[in-house]
Amino acid sequence: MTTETRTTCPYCGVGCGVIATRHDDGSVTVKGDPDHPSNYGRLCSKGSALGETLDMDGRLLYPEINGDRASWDSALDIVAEKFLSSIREHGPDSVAFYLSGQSLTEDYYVANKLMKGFIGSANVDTNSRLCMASSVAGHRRAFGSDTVPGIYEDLELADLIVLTGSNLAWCHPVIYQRIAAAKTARPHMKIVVIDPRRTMTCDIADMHLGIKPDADVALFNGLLAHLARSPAFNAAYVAAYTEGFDDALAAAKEQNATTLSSITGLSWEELTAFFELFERTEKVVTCYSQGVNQSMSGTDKVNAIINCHFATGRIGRPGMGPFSLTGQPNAMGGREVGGLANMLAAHLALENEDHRRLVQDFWKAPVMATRAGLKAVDMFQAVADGRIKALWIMSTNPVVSLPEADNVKAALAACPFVVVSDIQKNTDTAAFADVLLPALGWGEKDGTVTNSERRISRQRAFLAEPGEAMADWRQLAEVGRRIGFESAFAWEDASEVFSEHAALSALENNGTRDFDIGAHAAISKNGFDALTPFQWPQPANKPPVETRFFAEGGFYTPNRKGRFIAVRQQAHEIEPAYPFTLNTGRIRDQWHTMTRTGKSARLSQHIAEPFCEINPADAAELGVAPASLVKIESPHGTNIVRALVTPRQRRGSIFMPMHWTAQFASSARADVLVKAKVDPHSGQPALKQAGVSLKPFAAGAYGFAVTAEKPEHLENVPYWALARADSGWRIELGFDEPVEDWGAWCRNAFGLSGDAEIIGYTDRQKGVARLAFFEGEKLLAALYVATEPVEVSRNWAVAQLGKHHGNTRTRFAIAAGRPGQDQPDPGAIVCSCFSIGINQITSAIEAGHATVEAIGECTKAGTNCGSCRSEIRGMIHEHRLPAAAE
Ligand SMILES: Nc1nc2c(c(=O)[nH]1)N[C@H]1C(S)=C(S)[C@@H](COP(=O)(O)OP(=O)(O)OC[C@H]3O[C@@H](n4cnc5c(=O)[nH]c(N)nc54)[C@H](O)[C@@H]3O)O[C@H]1N2
Ligand SMILES: Nc1nc2c(c(=O)[nH]1)N[C@H]1C(S)=C(S)[C@@H](COP(=O)(O)OP(=O)(O)OC[C@H]3O[C@@H](n4cnc5c(=O)[nH]c(N)nc54)[C@H](O)[C@@H]3O)O[C@H]1N2
Ligand code: SF4
Ligand SMILES: [Mo]
Repeated sequence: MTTETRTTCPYCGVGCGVIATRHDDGSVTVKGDPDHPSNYGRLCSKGSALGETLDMDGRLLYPEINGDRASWDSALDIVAEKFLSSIREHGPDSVAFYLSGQSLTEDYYVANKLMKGFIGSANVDTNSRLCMASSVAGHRRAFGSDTVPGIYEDLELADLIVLTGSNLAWCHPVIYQRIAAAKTARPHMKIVVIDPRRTMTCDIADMHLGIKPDADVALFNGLLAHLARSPAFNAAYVAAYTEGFDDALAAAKEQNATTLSSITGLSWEELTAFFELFERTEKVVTCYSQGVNQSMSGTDKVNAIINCHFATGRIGRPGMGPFSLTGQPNAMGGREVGGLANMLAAHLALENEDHRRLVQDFWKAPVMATRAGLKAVDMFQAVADGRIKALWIMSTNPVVSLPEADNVKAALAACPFVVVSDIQKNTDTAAFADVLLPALGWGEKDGTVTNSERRISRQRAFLAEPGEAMADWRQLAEVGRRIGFESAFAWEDASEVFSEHAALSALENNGTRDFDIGAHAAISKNGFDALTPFQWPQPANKPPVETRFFAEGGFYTPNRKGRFIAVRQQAHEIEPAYPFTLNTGRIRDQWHTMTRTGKSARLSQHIAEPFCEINPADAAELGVAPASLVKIESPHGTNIVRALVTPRQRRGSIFMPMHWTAQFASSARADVLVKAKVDPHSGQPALKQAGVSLKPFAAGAYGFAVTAEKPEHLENVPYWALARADSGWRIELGFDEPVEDWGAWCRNAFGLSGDAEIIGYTDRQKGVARLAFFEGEKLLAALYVATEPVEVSRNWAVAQLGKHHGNTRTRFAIAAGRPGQDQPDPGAIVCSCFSIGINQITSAIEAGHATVEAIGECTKAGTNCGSCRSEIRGMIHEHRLPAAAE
């Protein structure tokens, strides 16, 4: 019997509703929930592939102490005992929790209660510090609260959408699809993308401003000065509802036209075109994400944007407002329970004594943290220098995602006691755990998440609990009880945690705080099970209220006025030894440190290895050939990755994905390179602006391999990158010099037995080898080596792993690395859903199919989740250019 469960996608902050179907054979498929107001049935490639990430491969199923399986009792006892002894000997600030915007609200609530009210420290921070902290700080400066004023519908109602520091097409694909659909329906709608790179998002843009790194404050200050002297200036809104305008304008006017152009790298024509478009379009939404937040001036960027919306009064009305796009599925929920070290629960302020007393009484807590705890980067510094002696990491992988990641590694190695709760056993961080606790993953756990538009949705369990895995909140509650607080941590299930959280949000609120979900304070278990997505606020005993904020003031500052903030552009300093600005971010089909999306062959084929985008002129100057390997260095570490030479990247900057870990590549953890410098207001690290140097990595031999089993020994290979393939693995390789005996190398690296049959040849003179190993009709492994980046059809080679090779001719074809006439090479995969490659799409274009729809009809590409439609459109466009020039 198949069962269908309505739940929420565990990836990005769009918060799409999905319907998960469990089939008789245990497999799971997902489809978009047509009734969910975030996505109305749409999904992106990652959401569509969720079913492929739920296998038990590599799952952590039992608690471990020092690498040995242990019972839950002994594991939880030791956690409680080590935390208690550290608190007794060194005080409450000697312990810390490091959580995640992927934790459910209930997990967060329990961790926050335990640390702030019962341990008495505020050392509970989360990876949201790397993600949303500047938005939070900017909101609190301007609004007095961490409020996203608008809703998704505004993006469909707007006549102008400004996307700054957001690669929406890849990172919030369903919002992108909603905007693209709205633009098709209302073609006069305009889209401006502000990004130093020309990303896939530019595909629907009317204007791309290829701004210099980190020049956003200057740009929006320029806009503010322009708006102030234009008819768009809304003197009535500014006078009635805000304060600080004169100072903000004075600061904005410190830069003149020439400096503005040189700071931003944009011509005066580009600047005025943007300013005038903004000026004359009443319905404008400015969306921003990590190109804004992850900066030394992230908070100032947020306020520079909000200043422009205040000055025009374009906020909180349909189709208008600043819009912070949340990264993780529940960064917002974390903010609601006060999951950050400088916040209290329910949008109450840690620095406010009355608020602290309110929460302490509600929790019946013995103590209450009185001052902000350590923010993520400082927290790991405190671990490094021994101030923190017991640390619990939950649902995040800091050895990969924090800046100066090798220092993080050293800090964890030196820390007396590290607990890691994860769903996977082998992560770069789990390697440093004294106690490893198996968590329930998506589909196994129950709770709530809040998306970018303040909509709270249920994640529901529809799978059996594997092994002895336990929900994160329960692990925390168990420890709370063990350190002596039985009744405060006695919930039976997640619904009880949620109702306590809802009750706290309503406590003495009466409209004084934005976050109020008191309507759910008395929710029952059945009510929780049936809970449909809703937006906050939802106070008790009141009809559903307007869900936009601030159209008519009502800010949460003491005098209820919105605050303009005077902000000034900071200098972007470049050290001569590290002349390139390293920009880091995301790719379409991977999620963060790849512990889940890296399991899917389908998602791994879009981009199968770590890379660095570099402008052709820079590449030529440095002698970096397309598809060769490059070595990137900073004062903190070294990476080796593939060069992707492209004019989409501006000169002087390079871009690397943040996803690759030591599980998937030899040295491609981008954060090893990034300096741990932070925004002074938010503590968010500048993950998009690291100084690095770049040079070719002179590989003596390049290789590509496919193998049925995961390779065992790649430790002496300077460059390797592994990716999941159907029926096995694919591997890119770079060697200092050719290996003496490639056959022996394969047997060792791929763990092949001596009996495996070998076909192929080695030409030492030419530096070439092509070898395939068989066991009967089964291909075990194939290796292709050359002195240049290897030219072999990757997807064709990968496809051979699952086939039977009874015929000698096909076996030789595999060794030769050449598909036969009857097996055309699809090329690099563009459409993950149907595995349609670049060659197939190009043929369709060449056959005269000139629209994305026509290509879809002919090849199926782009007809399911739609995530690849912008790439297809780009290919059509690129094809048209040379044709037009002919
Ligand atoms: N596929 C995928 N989607 C995801 C995620 C994922 O891992 N994979 N993660 C989710 C999470 S947690 C997050 S936080 C979001 C992030 O979503 P985004 O912020 O959209 O993604 P990023 O790629 O980190 O960065 C966005 C863009 O900022 C640009 N940028 C860099 N520096 C500057 C600058 O100085 N000014 C401006 N204006 N732009 C700049 C970069 O070139 C990049 O294109 O994505 C979410 N969605
Ligand atoms: N250079 C650079 N660095 C960055 C960024 C960047 O743009 N550039 N972006 C930053 C941002 S915005 C973010 S959000 C972070 C993300 O970085 P991380 O949070 O470190 O990345 P994830 O891979 O999402 O880590 C989640 C971990 O939790 C595990 N997990 C999954 N489900 C569960 C569960 O239910 N319970 C438990 N206990 N564990 C679970 C996963 O297996 C994985 O190990 O990276 C930040 N770092
Ligand atoms: S856009 Fe994609 S990743 Fe984000 S919530 Fe929707 S389906 Fe999940
Ligand atoms: Mo994020």
